[in-house]
Amino acid sequence: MTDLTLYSMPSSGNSYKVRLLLALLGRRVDTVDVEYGWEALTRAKAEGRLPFGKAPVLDLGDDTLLPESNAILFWLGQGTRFVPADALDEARMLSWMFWEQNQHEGVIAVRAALLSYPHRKAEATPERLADLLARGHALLAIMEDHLSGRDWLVGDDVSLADLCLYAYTHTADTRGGFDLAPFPALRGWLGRIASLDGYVGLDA
Ligand SMILES: N[C@@H](CCC(=O)N[C@@H](CS)C(=O)NCC(=O)O)C(=O)O
Repeated sequence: MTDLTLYSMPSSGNSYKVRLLLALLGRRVDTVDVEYGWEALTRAKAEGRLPFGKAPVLDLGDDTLLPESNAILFWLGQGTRFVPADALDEARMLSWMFWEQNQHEGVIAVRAALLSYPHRKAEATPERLADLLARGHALLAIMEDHLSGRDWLVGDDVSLADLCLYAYTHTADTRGGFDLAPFPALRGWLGRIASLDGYVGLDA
């Protein structure tokens, strides 16, 4: 047993970003896998383990439940290399993390979900998929512009901004059907994250 327990959805980028940070930090965690269609997800909800009804949730060890992937990243990242010491850079990191949740995730992750989860299939109309494709490429272009000539989203080191945006971007092509060929700076950035010591993949 460890002090931390993560309620984690194996297929989900939001859960993966927390698993990735924990691995990079070398922190041990007990994991409760709660996948769509699994009894474990129904039970976790029924037992009040998912305060907002969604994974991931981190149990801090004293029954304190922390929901929302980026809040969990922020809590775990305090005092580590993944949160910039400079206050403005920290705020810039948060800008990207809010952007990830209010723009990127709702397009890049949603298109992948419509294509991969059977329970979302009815929503996957050609019009919706085409709209998400165009909007997703525009979002990826924002990242490409920003990453051109720089290694990381904020400052000169990896931060939570990179980890949180990596989660759904690195499968944007394989799961979401987005074309990453026009985005060389973004592809280089994906490779830098995958080379970090302690890196684990989505399926690890
Ligand atoms: N904003 C939340 C989103 C969490 C979320 O949507 N989780 C989904 C999987 S990606 C979930 O747990 N769905 C379970 C359900 O809706 O029953 C976060 O970043 O943690």
